[in-house]
Amino acid sequence: MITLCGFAVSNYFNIVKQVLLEKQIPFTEERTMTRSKDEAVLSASPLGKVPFIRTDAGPLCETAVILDYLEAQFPAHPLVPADAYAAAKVRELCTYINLHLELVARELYPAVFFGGTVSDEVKASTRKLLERHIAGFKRLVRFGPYIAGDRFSLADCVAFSNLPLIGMATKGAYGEDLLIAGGIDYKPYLALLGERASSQQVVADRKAEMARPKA
Ligand SMILES: N[C@@H](CCC(=O)N[C@@H](CS)C(=O)NCC(=O)O)C(=O)O
Repeated sequence: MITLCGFAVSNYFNIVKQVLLEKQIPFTEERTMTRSKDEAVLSASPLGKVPFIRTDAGPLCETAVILDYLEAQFPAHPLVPADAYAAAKVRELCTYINLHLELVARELYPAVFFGGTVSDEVKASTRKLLERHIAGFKRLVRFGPYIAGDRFSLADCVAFSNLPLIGMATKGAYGEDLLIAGGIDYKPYLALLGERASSQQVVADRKAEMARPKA
């Protein structure tokens, strides 16, 4: 049995959760916040980051690694094509979104989502990077209708949790959604993904977590 640890506002937690739901893998959730000093958490996720999972074989952290493990260990309901090149193209999109879009936009989160500040210098350098990376992203996305082509894949789970966040962060920081400004018409695509039961559960659980009284 898989135990998914983290909390339902975390975009990376939600990516893993959507994959578990799509692949119909039985799992339980263990609500775990970031930066824990608890040895039980650090022995599974040394930096205290979420998500991590517990498996019968032991713990695993890092979203991309967890996704690869799930695909290998639970081949039913595949989210990666059997063809090696097509599989690599799906993973290329996952890596691109996480590394070149989400991780860059993350610089803006303290100011946009957490009531903190980000210097004008960081805002400007982040914008420059994002504009370049979004132009690159435009060359990779397919929306055919799914992000990697005609089949729902791992890359759609990554996109579903990350693209709205990038859109909101850039709108909050710059007054415009840089994805849309860069010609990525992703809203109809998100609406399509939003019809899936897995998406609806992820969104409902995120809303419930956000409504929880602060400890
Ligand atoms: N590279 C990690 C990133 C996960 C991550 O950054 N998670 C956030 C929550 S969305 C976190 O744990 N932040 C706390 C921290 O960075 O200390 C992964 O892919 O799983």
